[in-house]
Amino acid sequence: MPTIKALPFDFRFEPASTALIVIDMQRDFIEPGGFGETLGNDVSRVSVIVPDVKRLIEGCRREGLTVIHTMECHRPDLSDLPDAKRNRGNPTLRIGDAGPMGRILIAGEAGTEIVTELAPLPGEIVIEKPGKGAFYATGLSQVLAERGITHLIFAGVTTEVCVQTTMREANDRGFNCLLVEEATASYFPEFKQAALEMIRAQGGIVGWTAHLADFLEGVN
Ligand code: TIU
Repeated sequence: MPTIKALPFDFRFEPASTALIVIDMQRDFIEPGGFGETLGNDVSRVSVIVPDVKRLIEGCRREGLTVIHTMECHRPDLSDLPDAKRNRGNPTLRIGDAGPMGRILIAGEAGTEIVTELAPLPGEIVIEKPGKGAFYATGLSQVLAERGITHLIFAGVTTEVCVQTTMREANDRGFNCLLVEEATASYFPEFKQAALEMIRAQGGIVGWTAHLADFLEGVN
């Protein structure tokens, strides 16, 4: 059984009952002109992790883990977009508005796609989610139950928003969750650091964290 050097203590899992969940590595969050930038963020803070996320995905594929990708997006008619989400704050473009990569955060638009380097392979699961957490209003629970998944490895953006929300949802549903530090990022480095510490504090109150090198060494 692979054993990963992690915090607050070692993480052990069976590859057959473990899934990698890559959260929202979409052009809308990672490239200029998308949702992340409309909110006033510097996207270079998150684009830097793409090579490490790729190494993590490839390592998990090699070891036979289930690989799941999520995409934050909404229906073209905005019927799954609460006013509270659309109208929050003062972005340069709102969800559903036309931007340089198509309509912001709308399913099927170019900006909503996962970045080319991390594109899902045929047969990998892609979960479209209208919320920050990947369990809310999606089929994720069923997908995991059908495959007998008990352990989840997390990567993606942003650490303290969609990644942490999903990890907390998963933890409450009884999954053992580990977040790979170099494979997640925030527009606010201090929020990433705080989220990592919150997750592993109090004996792993939300789950575990590990460095990519330790994960890749332990998984083989
Ligand atoms: N704004 C921000 O930090 N994140 C999001 O809106 N979505 C995700 O984290 N995917």
